[in-house]
Amino acid sequence: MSREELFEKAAQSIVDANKDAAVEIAKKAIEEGIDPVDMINNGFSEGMSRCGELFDTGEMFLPELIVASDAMVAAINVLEQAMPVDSRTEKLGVAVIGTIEGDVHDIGKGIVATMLRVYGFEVHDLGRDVPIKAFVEKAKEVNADIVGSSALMTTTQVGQKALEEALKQAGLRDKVKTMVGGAVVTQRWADKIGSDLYAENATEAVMKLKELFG
Ligand code: B12
Repeated sequence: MSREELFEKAAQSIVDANKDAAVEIAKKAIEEGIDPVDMINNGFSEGMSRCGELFDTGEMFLPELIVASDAMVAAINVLEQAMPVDSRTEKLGVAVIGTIEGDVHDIGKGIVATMLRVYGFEVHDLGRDVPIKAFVEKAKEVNADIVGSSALMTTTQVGQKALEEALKQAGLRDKVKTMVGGAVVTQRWADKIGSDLYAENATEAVMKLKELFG
């Protein structure tokens, strides 16, 4: 099967909310030597954005979206096992990452966390629905170089601005680089709230951080 065929099958397995198929396709991709990151970006994430469109137009409903998300998470878990583990003892930097309070979307944030680990960062993933205070406390505790936040909704995006302010108030803002992302986030938003870095996807996040810390 060609790469393109596998990408398309991966996308379709998510649209079909078919976990077994998604896992099988992820395994097949590994067997065929396809880069797991390409598989996530061009296959499974493409399927998830199609789900977003179907959800928008009322052709997919929340329960199906939840099952589709489970299929996506299962496929990513398989692909993550095929990613090389960075064995350097000296880490490139310490990152704290999480999804802003009130927001349960964590698939994309999880991919960013995994990619940062794979590329040599120490990552503390706080999960989803994370209070601003928890980001700040963790950043202090682990002496973070990077604080990354994810927001998928306009209602939670404002939490990224609050995080900038909370880091300033805690006297940490000069010590850490902040990084924002998530479907509603843009470079313009990052500039507006004074975040150091915006990335559209996990690959770009790694590229930009490696430029800073590599
Ligand atoms: C899957 C999904 C869900 C799943 C989430 C499962 C999970 N565990 O994450 C479920 C079904 C639970 C869900 C629930 C809801 N959802 Co929803 N969901 C989506 C959907 C379809 C896909 C999101 C996704 O996983 N994409 C795939 C990943 C790989 O992409 P990504 O998250 O964008 O991440 C990439 C980049 O953004 C970036 N990135 C992400 N985070 C970070 C962080 C950093 C630091 C950096 C640098 C980069 C970065 O890198 C990632 C990897 O490449 C989107 C539609 C969309 N187009 O995004 C709607 C969407 C986000 N959901 C939406 C809504 C409204 C909801 C609900 C309120 C629905 C409801 N009525 O209950 C609830 C939210 C409840 C809550 N309080 O959070 C809206 C938000 C609208 C808005 N603009 O505010 C969207 C846009 C759909 C829509 N068009 O209406 N949802």
